Amino acid sequence: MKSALIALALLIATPALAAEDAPRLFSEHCAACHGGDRLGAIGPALLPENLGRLKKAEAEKVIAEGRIATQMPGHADKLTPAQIKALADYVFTPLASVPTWGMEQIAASRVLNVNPDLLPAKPVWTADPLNLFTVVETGDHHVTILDGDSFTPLARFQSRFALHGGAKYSPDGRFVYLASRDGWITKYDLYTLQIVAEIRAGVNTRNVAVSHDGRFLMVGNMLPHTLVALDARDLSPIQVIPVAGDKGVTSRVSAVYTAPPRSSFVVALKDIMEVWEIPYADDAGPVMNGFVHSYEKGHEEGISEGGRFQAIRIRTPDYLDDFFFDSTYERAMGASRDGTKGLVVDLDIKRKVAEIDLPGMPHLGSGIIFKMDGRDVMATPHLKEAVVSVIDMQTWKTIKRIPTLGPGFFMRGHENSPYAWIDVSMGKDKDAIQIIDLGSLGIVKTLRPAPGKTTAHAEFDRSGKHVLISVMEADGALIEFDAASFDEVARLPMKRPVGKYNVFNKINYSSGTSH
Ligand code: DHE
Repeated sequence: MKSALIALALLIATPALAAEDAPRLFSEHCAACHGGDRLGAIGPALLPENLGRLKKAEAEKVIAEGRIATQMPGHADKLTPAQIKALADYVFTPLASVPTWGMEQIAASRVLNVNPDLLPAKPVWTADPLNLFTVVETGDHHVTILDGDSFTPLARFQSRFALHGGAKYSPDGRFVYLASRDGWITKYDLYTLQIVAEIRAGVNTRNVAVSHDGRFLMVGNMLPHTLVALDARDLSPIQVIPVAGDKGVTSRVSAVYTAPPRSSFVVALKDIMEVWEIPYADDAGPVMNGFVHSYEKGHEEGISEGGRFQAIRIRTPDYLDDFFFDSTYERAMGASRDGTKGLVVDLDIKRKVAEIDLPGMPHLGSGIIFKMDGRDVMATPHLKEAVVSVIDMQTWKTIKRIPTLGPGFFMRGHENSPYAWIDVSMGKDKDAIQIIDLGSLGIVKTLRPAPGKTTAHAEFDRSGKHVLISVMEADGALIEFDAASFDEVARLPMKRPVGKYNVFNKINYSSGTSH
């Protein structure tokens, strides 16, 4: 009772902080590192879109105590709890207007550390270059380059703040490209274990795709509403493409994908009912009138009219997110905005050709393709339902809904394995990994390698004989399993490891992994 009275007295004694004080506090204590406009400087951008999974309470803790192993100091000795709370509220407030981040700003941000022409031809290590993994550790914003055979790190380096989305490789597997939510694109040389170049392509970036011929990168942005084409060699910017539909309505990019057999990028959009296809082949020719995105003069400062990359716009009956492709890349599946179904869009005939019955928010981007009776079928987890759906890719009918312990985020398979591995991390059994027999379409094993801890994101090694799983906690781990016996083989401590990406599986577009 006494302590409750003291707390009440303290509350009364602490004057409520006027919301207008937050910008002043920000410019006094934060702007020097995070930029007066909150777009980032030596520290990351402080915008709600960029903070990823950070909760407001965690943000208050970081402001008060600082962040270990970074330059972020604690402010508890300078700011009252009310001021800290006001600052946390402020950084979670969206900006009033979309900031300018055009060709000029993008080009000025580029850092070239190494002349790509002077890089040695051979690796400085002796591991199998195609069985390396790039492991993203978001706990302290580092990346580990792991030798997949010996399960030992070759290098560990500090990444940009909050990397998100899959790491992408050059076609020979030598270079890895990483994207941060803050818009930074990093090119890293796996042979010499160093960062080659970096560029900030957006204020809030969704992801990056690499053309299958290794010449171009395409970056999809949420802020501003643009796509940015980069030269993969040295990350120099080639073109800023404003993402605008009819009557100038602009859109955030949901994700950009590479369609290798089509030599094109395919773009999912959040705010326009369209799918865009951007050919990059030299002989792509003029795109057809009517569906072509036209670059209006004065659309955005610094944007070239026309340009090498022209988008073919395909209208869709709904907003489509989170794409998955058939093995020919002719058909793109997207999840409808309300999360109740999937739509199939044929990129050749340029319209919706089928609907898939998929309630419970399918996470198509995490799906896999495998063969059943010689036919291609796909399997996808759902973010809001405890099932994995298996779909015939000819009829688009659901063959089976496999009940799981909970809704899941990631799913993985491999050409050499009869099993698929899923997490169920969106439900209460966050620590469980389930293994599906792709012949019987039933769960054959549930693993809990770190009881009570969030465990997710499987990835096979190049041979399909081992599977790596993340214990996604600050004091987490990367665990290697035998893919046939499901026994644990090895464990490495890591700081909230999230995604891991095998060079061979990625550059060969394995049907069991993301592309
Ligand atoms: Fe992701 C990939 C969208 C939250 C970890 N995530 C992707 C991709 C998209 C996407 C479009 C494919 C891009 C690519 O790889 O090129 N993610 C979204 C969301 O809309 C969502 C739900 C909300 C958001 O915050 O943006 C979201 N994602 C998360 C997380 O909370 C995760 C678990 C942790 C994190 O780091 O933010 C997370 N997303 C990942 C990972 C991949 C990914 C590890 C790459 C998977 C792969 O194996 O390729």
